[in-house]
Amino acid sequence: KSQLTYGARASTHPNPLARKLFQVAEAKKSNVTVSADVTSTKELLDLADQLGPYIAVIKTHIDILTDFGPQTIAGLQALAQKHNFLIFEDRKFIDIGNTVQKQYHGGTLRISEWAHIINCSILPGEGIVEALAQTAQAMDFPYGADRGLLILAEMTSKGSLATGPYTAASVDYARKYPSFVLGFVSTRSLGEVPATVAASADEDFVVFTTGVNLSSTGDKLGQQYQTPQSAVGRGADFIIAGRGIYAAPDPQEAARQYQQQGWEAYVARVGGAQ
Ligand code: UP6
Repeated sequence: KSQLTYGARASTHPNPLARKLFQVAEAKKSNVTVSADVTSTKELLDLADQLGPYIAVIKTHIDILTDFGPQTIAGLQALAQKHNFLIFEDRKFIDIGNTVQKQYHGGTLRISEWAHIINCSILPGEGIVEALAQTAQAMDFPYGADRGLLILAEMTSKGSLATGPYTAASVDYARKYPSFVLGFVSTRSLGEVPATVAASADEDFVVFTTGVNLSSTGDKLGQQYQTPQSAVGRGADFIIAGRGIYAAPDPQEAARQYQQQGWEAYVARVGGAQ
């Protein structure tokens, strides 16, 4: 479905949160997710407010904040309302079902109460997807329609082992839990991966691609980058940039630049129909 416009995908997608995601992208003409990997609440909220107009999603690593508290979440939620963006907590759950349910719902971070989108590795097997879906779709959980999961199907770090059968199983599990799985974090569209479970006719998984940077090809710890054009060309629906934006001399200007390039690449992909 990556040849279709976000607007078209928003109108037909079976998943309410995916619809919202595409609506936000269309309304703001942005497919940028900023990875706000800063370590204080003030920096996070300042960044969210400054960059809010240019992004569709903010991605957090909430556990790297030194001063996390209720004010962090209240602030983030107010800015998400103000600027019309969604919140993605990049927690990368990876444990047995019983444990991830407790990490997702409750605990210190109360992720289920504020993160529209979460992600997990499927290294533990299918049960991790089932467990997270069960929590988000429980009868007494009030945010069900507004919660979704991305499966971490590939990684951008050098020598990543998230390849081959692991990536194929990621597609299988997404197909088994389509009411909760929005799509993937991957470096490309996974439609051609040799999965076991067949695709449904209305399948439209959303692809988020990390490791996007305009001015660097990698870092000293094995991160590997591609450009917005390359990512969107390979099937990314949302490009995720961290240091390329927040560590730029002028983060707002950088966000504008990623927004423009990401959007141009998307318009080219859908045949210039915008
Ligand atoms: N991330 C990756 N690669 C993956 C998965 N996740 O880089 O395969 C996350 C990192 C970081 C962000 O945890 O938050 O995306 C990338 O940041 P950067 O743009 O500053 O490199």
